[in-house]
Amino acid sequence: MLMLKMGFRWFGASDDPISLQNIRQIPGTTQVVGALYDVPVGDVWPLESIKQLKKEVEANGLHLEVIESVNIHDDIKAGKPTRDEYIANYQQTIRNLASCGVKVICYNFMPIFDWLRTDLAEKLPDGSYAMAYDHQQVDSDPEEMLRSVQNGANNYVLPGWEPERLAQLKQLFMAYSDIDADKLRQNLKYFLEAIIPVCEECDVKMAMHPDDPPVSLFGLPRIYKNREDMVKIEKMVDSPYNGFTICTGSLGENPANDVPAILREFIAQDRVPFVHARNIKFVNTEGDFHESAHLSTEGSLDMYDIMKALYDSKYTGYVRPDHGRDIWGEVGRPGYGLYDRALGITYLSGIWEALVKDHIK
Ligand code: DNO
Ligand code: MN
Repeated sequence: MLMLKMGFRWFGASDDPISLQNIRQIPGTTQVVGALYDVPVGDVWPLESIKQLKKEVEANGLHLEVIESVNIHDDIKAGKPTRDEYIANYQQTIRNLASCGVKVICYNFMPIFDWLRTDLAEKLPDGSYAMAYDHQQVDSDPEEMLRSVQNGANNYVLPGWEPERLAQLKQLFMAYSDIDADKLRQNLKYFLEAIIPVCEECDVKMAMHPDDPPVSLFGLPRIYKNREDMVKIEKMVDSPYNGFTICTGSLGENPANDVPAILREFIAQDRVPFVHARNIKFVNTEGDFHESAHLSTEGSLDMYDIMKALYDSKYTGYVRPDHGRDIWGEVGRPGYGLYDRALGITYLSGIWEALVKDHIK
């Protein structure tokens, strides 16, 4: 029987209100998708700290085979002369993670910011809160916009939006002033050519996360927005170790992206070690959206079609639910509460059981 390797993202004992004991009780969950959050971007992840994390996870009957994310230093993305040093560190991090049994590393190649929303806690009609995105609110001044978004989330600091980075925003933007999409692609290729041989040697697959939202923002280029971008990326280094995270929500934020078809095409080529399965709900025809519960009935994506694409492709990679709503009074890191993501897992597992049993009959 084809089993789903289902994971749950965890931000570590000191920073996540959700415990490993909680995660262990989510039915069908065997993997913790973890990371070291105290290592500065660009530094080598110390072996001892990875071992410690693995020990904690395994003491709770769970596995640590997927890391999200080992972030990439902006000097690599912007192609600065110092990039070689950071690439050497990344290679060592891959080796250290491999020696602890890690199989997949999720990363992204978005300049300066990670994913972006214009509201981190929009109240939905049922009283739950979800993150939302409205193109019109993407101010031409990123600093202004980020501050106002952050205030709306009780000052919760999102990845890539840390105060020390906001303080250097002008310099960061300067570093990208001559980087267009082609240049950014060249820098990704340079990085992949250096690290994929190491991945092959130690059996760790790289899984690039799509740009979220899949459009360029504040004049910064974005290079993983759709199928065409993926074709360019997979050709950079022709190896199954040069893979993708297919995040159904991120790609699905552009209604022109046929997410089940993308899954089928790239799984067939063995390029999808990791899937983020989540839904979003469009609120108009301009592509503005809010995040929703995982169910097809609650959003604009058909999660049955998505899971069926995995099943038909005999998918053996890892899956996790992604951003959920804040429900039942839970407050914490926006999108990463326990309850709605746990509901997501049981829902996705239910679809999977039906697909498996239908096939056996
Ligand atoms: C968005 C989320 C993100 C993702 C990072 C990967 O869809 O999954 O938090 O983990 O962008 O680097
Ligand atoms: Mn995602």
